[in-house]
Amino acid sequence: MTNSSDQSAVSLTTLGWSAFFDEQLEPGDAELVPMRIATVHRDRVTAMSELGPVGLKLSAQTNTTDFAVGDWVLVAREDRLLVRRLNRRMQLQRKAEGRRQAQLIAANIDTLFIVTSCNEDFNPARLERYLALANEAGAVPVIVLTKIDQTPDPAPYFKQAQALQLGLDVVMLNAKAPNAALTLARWCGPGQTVALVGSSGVGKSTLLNTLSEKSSENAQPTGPIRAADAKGRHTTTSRSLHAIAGGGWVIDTPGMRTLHVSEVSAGLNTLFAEIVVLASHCRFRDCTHVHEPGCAVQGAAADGTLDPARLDRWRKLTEENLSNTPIQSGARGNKTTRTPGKRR
Ligand SMILES: Nc1nc2c(ncn2[C@@H]2O[C@H](COP(=O)(O)OP(=O)(O)OP(=O)(O)O)[C@@H](O)[C@H]2O)c(=O)[nH]1
Ligand SMILES: [Mg+2]
Ligand SMILES: [Zn+2]
Repeated sequence: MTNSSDQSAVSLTTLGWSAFFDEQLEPGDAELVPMRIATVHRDRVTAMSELGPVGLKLSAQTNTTDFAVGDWVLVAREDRLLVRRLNRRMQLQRKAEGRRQAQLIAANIDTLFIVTSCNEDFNPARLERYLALANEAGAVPVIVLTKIDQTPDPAPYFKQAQALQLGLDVVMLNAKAPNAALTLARWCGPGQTVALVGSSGVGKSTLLNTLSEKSSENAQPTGPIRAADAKGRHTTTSRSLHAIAGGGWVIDTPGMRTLHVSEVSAGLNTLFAEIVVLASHCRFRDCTHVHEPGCAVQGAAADGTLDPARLDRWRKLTEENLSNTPIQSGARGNKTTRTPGKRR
């Protein structure tokens, strides 16, 4: 077991353990130790234990793609063999291009920090995709606006971000400044887990280094962005779990190029709650909000209470979600799943 000086001797509770996982232990598990997955590579998995970081032994049958950073697993005390994964409290996943299986981003997190910068990266349509994902997974979304030190006036970004979802928390910070940790402290208490997502170059790893007070030799690498369009260079290439100074855990992730939505109907309803309410006032129950008389949604767009751009984005996301979401059909207990083509 290799102990690093900054991450040794933590209790299971501070690592995020709770009754939900405790209830999954069986009488025969006495020789097994609960640990939390910290990194997942093709042929290698590491975990955080009460005694610090540990490299796990994998059996020939173990497929590392079945594990997500943040998972709880049971490990043999003697030889550190990964024996089994405990059920997840929640998981964050996305539909990956060209792959049948969804890609796991993180498991058992409480809060999703959706990171964007006060520059060309800022894009309401993209932020809404992340929000739908967080809502659906049951993570509390927080929009984190970085690089406030590089804009004369961050207020317009803040205002636009706040308008994206009812009651949404938005914070502004300089990811390099130590007081960024204070701004985020309410989501970073002992036992809490947050994940950082966003495009390449927005400052996820920079913020992680600030939150975990990494020394320069064990810091997450960060990279410069292109001056022309503020795009990053995909510096971070894998997901990893780190201790936050003073409590909590933070997961760094590689910058995402695209984020498609599928199976996020409930997440979209939370995101676009104001449109859902309007739709309930349309004259026709099956109103498509395009041409019908007595359409409350079109009415709100016309009188300026609903931003037409927001309405367009709602339409686009809803259609994308429908065409990507498998339809459940067949009798109960005998469900067949098919993915429909484009539907209107
Ligand atoms: N001035 C300033 N620079 C920042 C801030 N946040 C990040 N940077 C800089 O932005 C660049 C990109 O930061 P990273 O932390 O590597 O970005 P990332 O989101 O981890 O990018 P990927 O790993 O590629 O996904 C680096 O040069 C950072 O120093 C900030 O709040 N203010
Ligand atoms: Mg990074
Ligand atoms: Zn309508």
